[in-house]
Amino acid sequence: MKKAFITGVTGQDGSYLAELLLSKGYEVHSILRRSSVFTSARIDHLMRHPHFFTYHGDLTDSSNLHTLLAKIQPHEVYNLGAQSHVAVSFEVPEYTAEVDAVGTIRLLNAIKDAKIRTRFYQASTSELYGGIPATAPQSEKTPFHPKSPYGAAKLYAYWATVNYREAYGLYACNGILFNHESPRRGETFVTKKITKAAARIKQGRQPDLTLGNLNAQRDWGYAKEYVEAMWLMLQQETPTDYVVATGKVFSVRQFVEMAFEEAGLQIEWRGSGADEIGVNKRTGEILVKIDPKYYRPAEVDFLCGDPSLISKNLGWSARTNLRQLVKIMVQYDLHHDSYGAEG
Ligand code: NAP
Ligand code: F7E
Repeated sequence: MKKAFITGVTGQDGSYLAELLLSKGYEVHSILRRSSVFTSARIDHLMRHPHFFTYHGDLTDSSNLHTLLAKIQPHEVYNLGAQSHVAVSFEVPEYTAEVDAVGTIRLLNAIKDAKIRTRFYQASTSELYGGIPATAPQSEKTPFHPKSPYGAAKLYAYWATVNYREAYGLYACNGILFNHESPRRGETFVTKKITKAAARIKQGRQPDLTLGNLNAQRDWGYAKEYVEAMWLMLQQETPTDYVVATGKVFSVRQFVEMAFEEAGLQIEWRGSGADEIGVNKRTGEILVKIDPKYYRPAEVDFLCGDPSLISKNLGWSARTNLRQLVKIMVQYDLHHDSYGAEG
């Protein structure tokens, strides 16, 4: 039986990846951070699975990582743990670097020191590019220019992964994943914030929604499909870094329109800049407002991935388009209040 070790298992991607690996017959080992509240809502349905194991652990603790890896001897390691919020990284830049950058090298070094023969997946990100439209669509060959402490920390982790591959012959690869969403997406990321608000406004449980930059454009895919790409990347003869994306771009404004439409509400935009509002076309009621507190010190305006390499080499491509994804998320939020196995 193959054994996998996952960091970040309580997150959106970690929970889908654990489900995928269990369905493929893996034994899945994972770390949970100690917290004063329960953080396992996305994986509670896996807790009784006979092949699913959790341990207390943290990417800021080398000895913990070393001990666990030496004991488990996994065949595959997926490093998904991170302070993953771009806006928050401007407020906690040092901590973000500690977990996302140094945490990755701690894990790589624990593999090396414990002399484990394993394959390593690093959760790299389109934030490495910084979204310069002139360089879009962004491929494995596009130069990096991160625009946040999060992006800068992930840049270090990207190169640490390449370096351990080149220096020590480790089977290690970077998945450069563009934004991917699902009903399990964290509630402070823009898509889930919008779909949850659209559902609650429709149900009369929330008056309106306040957002930041409506003009940012993203390449949004479905997280459940993106974890399949992670697994595929570790099943090849040669470790290779891949862009994982849909190749299609939409703005936050378009996402709002689609989500409210799915909830049965039509948005009409009025005004501009921080004074722009989205009103209910039928009643004139204000449903969407702007608050500049959600603007970032530096914005990534435009991200569009070129997934041709992974499509050609691994046969992976996105199957769910944005309208279908919005439907999945809004319908989930209309019928559920929290994360769960159904999402
Ligand atoms: P997420 O939902 O925010 O999950 C992050 C996970 O990391 C959680 O399990 C969290 O644990 C864990 N974590 C945070 N700090 C940690 C620490 N010090 N030690 C160990 N674990 C820690 O993120 P996601 O959307 O699933 O993304 C997974 C990975 O892919 C992240 O590395 C992210 O940066 C990267 N990524 C995401 C996207 C995307 O669009 N989703 C795109 C590209 C790359 P708690 O539950 O205890 O907080
Ligand atoms: O923002 C704009 C915001 O926080 C998307 C992470 O998973 O993907 C994610 O990072 C856009 C930005 O995701 C609000 O300014 C407007 O332009 O959902 P987000 P992100 O920053 O793209 C990458 C690939 C990762 O690797 C990260 O880990 O939406 N926006 N109004 C807003 N964003 C938020 N969060 N909240 C708003 O109210």
